[in-house]
Amino acid sequence: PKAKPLVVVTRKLPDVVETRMMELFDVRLNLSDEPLSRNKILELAQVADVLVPTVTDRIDSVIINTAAERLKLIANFGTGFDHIDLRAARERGIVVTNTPDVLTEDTADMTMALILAVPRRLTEGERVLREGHWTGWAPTWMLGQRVSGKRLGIVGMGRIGQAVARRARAFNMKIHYHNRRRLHPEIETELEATYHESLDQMLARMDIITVHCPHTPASYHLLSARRLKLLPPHAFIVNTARGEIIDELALVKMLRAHEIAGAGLDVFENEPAVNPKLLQLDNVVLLPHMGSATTEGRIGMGDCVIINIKSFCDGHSPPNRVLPEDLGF
Ligand code: 8YV
Repeated sequence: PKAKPLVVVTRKLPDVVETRMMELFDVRLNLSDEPLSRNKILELAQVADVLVPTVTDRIDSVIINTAAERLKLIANFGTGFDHIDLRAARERGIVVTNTPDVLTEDTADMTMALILAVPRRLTEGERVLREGHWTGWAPTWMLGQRVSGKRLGIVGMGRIGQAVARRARAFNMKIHYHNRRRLHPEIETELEATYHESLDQMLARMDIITVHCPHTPASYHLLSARRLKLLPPHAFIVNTARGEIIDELALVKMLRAHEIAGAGLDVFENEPAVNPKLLQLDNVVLLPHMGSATTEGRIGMGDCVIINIKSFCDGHSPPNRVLPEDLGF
């Protein structure tokens, strides 16, 4: 029988995922809760047939170009692939895969939680109560903004953007979107979504903006200082995609100056560092990159990684292959 591929996994994964992997492959697991150091990844890339990194590992051209010939597959545990140099991988003939679909619903749920939490001042109210400052109900106290009936501008209308649109329709929001490609008319009708070819024009008319495009060179600071200024001052912004898509310093400045009403952020430009000025603001809800963090989601991601590895090792094109062509926005 063919030798099992040697699979190097950089982070601790759920037990069931590790057990399934061990049944199928020759696996080098990371048993600690800490990420592997860059040197350790460089070292293991000398013996691996398959590398399974996560969002916290930078798999750049140095790692790819110094890896041994036998490294043929980078099977990412995660959907975003901005930490992997896809071009260097292609040049070396290394296939890259990701884990879409399995975390779509969880990320859309978390986005919806933020879309509701920020205008309704959810965490601010809870802080007041926990700190013992709640002296009683009052008719004009802790008033937020109504979400129902408001215009939601979705930047990036892929799987997650569409899942957010479905939820937001049920909350009676008006759906607008900007995307590289316009949706098929049937899907547009089903979502009751209005397409905006111009991101600038959409931003100027929205009540809430939510970001769902991948982070690529084309989408870095897509929401630049100039574009953020197009938002009306009553607008809220939600980001469960990648911090780099928004110019975070410009956003912080505008939040402090009340040039924008609030923000719900699950991702940041320099994770895990968070701009201390954000922590001082009441009109933000901040989460530590929890968008896809459900037990079911993580197991689904693990299964997806396994399917990609198996299919590749059986000589097929793996189902979730990522190509350098996917780098646009
Ligand atoms: C994960 C994510 O936490 O999949 C992504 O792109 O950002 C998150 O769902 C992460 O990728 C795990 O590697």
